[in-house]
Amino acid sequence: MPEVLVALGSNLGDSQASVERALERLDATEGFSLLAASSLHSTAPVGGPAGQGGFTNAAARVQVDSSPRQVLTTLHNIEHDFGRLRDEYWGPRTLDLDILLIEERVIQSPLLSIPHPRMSFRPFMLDPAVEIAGQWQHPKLEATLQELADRLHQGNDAILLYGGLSHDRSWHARQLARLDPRVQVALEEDDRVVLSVGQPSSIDQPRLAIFLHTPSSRLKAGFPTLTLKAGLREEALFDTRAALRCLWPDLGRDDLAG
Ligand code: PH2
Ligand code: MG
Ligand code: MG
Repeated sequence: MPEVLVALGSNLGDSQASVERALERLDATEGFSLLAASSLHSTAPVGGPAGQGGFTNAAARVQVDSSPRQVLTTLHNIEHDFGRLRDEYWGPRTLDLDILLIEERVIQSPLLSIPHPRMSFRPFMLDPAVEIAGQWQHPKLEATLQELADRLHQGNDAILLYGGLSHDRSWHARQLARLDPRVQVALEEDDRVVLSVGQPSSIDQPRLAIFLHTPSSRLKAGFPTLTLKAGLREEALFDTRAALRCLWPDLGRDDLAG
């Protein structure tokens, strides 16, 4: 019976009580059994509409006897029972349940993307997860969750851009540098660009990697990574900004409205 790592989040109503009740509900669900739960983390909202309230986040390890699709449906049903309305993208929610990992499986379908594509650089997902699954291997990034969290928190204030075509990398580097005067191109080589954020003492261990995925490029290992698909530049920029704000919350603040 597979083990699933689930992220919980709430920022509407009594968010702590909602997360606590959701953990009980997971355990009480037919075919689910709760193996471990993290502590509750109070976190500032990242992305989404301005002015929304702070979150309570947590993670749970659940053993399930059903397929990934069935697990997703069950989680949606629980969200619904907790009064979740799906109106605004990344808007405030009474309960959000996201699948982070299903052991070391990789699933890519229109409905389900496992591992969760943003888990490696979101402290509000990774920090609770590390409490209960620090030694789990991330099946795409060739690092344990603990290693990813260490890099996310202790790495240099720098962003590694790699993969894709060199003119695409340059385009993304320019867009990132336009976002905030503190972001600057520190190194440009054949196969990568490194940007500094502020004035780091070193850029050898970036906290975040942005991988420009094309059919010819290969994902390197070990970093919290945002993977961008080729071609979708505007969408990519949105994802990039959201990722950057996970690490540097006030970056490019004045363009928030835009
Ligand atoms: N979830 C989001 C967007 N932003 N920020 C925090 N702190 N916690 C979340 O769970 C969260 C968020 C989209 O699901
Ligand atoms: Mg969700
Ligand atoms: Mg979510």
